[in-house]
Amino acid sequence: MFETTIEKEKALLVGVVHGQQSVSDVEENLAELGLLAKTAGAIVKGEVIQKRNQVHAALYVGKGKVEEIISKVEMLKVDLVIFDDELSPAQTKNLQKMFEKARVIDRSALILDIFVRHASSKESKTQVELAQLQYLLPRLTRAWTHLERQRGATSTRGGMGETQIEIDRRLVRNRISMLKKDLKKIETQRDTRRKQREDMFKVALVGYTNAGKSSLMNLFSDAGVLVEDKLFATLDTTVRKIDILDNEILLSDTVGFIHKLPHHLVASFKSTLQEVRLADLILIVIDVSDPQFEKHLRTVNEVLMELGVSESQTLTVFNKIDLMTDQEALSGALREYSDAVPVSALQQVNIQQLEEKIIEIRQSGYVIESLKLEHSQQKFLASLHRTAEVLNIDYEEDHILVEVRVRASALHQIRQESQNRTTH
Ligand SMILES: Nc1nc2c(ncn2[C@@H]2O[C@H](COP(=O)(O)OP(=O)(O)OP(=O)(O)O)[C@@H](O)[C@H]2O)c(=O)[nH]1
Ligand SMILES: [Mg+2]
Repeated sequence: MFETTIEKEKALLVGVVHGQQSVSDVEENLAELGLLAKTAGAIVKGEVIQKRNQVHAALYVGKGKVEEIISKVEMLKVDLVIFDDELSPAQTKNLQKMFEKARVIDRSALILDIFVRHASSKESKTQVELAQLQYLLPRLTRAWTHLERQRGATSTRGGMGETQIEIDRRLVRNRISMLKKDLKKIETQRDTRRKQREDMFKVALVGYTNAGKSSLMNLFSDAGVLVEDKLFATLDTTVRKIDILDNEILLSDTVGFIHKLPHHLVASFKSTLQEVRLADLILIVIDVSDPQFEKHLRTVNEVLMELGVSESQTLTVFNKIDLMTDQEALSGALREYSDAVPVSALQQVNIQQLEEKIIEIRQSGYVIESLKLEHSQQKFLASLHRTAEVLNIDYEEDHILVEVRVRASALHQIRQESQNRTTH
């Protein structure tokens, strides 16, 4: 993974107000961009906003604005100019020429930088490197020629006439396919683990970054996931078997989402997010004390759509209600989103209501079934304890009557297996 150098750099933020947007929209985006910069270790020195109906093809902002940025860069001794939208490779190149010493990056590069810092497992490191290289590939310039040395690939020089940039591109492509292969292997291991708990009711904590997903995970389990007041504290998925009101449930906590999350990241985190795709119930955790909570909710739903999980059942959890001094704001939010459950993970407020709601949803997807088994079907009876909730067993003279609660989707298979007298 290549070096990142944002730490303690002085940053200037740049945002553009496009067609339908309002200035305050962009100001909010820049406030979030500032938080991202802070998380990456930079110090925000100022911001520049431009209203433009159309993005300048070569420079993203207008020429005059570039001059203004250059003078701010000099005045504030800025090392880093961060654009809130993704810049095209050509725009980055052109701007970089004009800003000379100050480095030009965009929101995607900044988010990738934070992911690099926070990745700790082999899986997340691989995923982040893959996303970063995919982002980098079209942006390779001669400045990246040190790649070769960094990767220690000394014997990879190409055939005649291959320029340095072509060599770099080839190296990056090779590395990308290697990382993809590594991820495939990790995915297979995950699949095996997942198969062992196929029949359990799966709940996934999903939400905007810093909303309190890991705090809820820790509250329900002994997972001890890192909880921090910073963006993207969690990058890996943690799955735990938990007990809610005497019901066994699989709960997973995973990476958070953010506005304009780079597509490469969503794509390479697909295997981590697989738990979300396969969940029976998705808890969308939202920090309702944030004035931007509705925008956060929209972003989460967009990423869920991108992941193709729109069909799973969702339940919105409004977290951090302890921070809401304005009670009217909370009741307003609850009027608007009447299904949402208000909680505080930190102060442990209303957790029981959340638990009851989860169980209610779990049971609504279940049916109670009576099975008539032969005494010779002991093996199948034992397996039922794993695949269903056994409510009652009556050993009668000729047969065994078993009452089970099963997921509606698993009913057909259980009926078939119960009638299969030869293999049990
Ligand atoms: N006041 C208050 N703070 C909370 C509450 N829940 C979580 N926090 C704080 O919010 C911050 C983020 O919490 P996490 O649980 O790490 O959030 P997360 O959603 O897992 O965040 P990422 O993993 O970074 O995406 C931490 O400082 C928590 O202590 C709450 O109910 N009230
Ligand atoms: Mg977390």
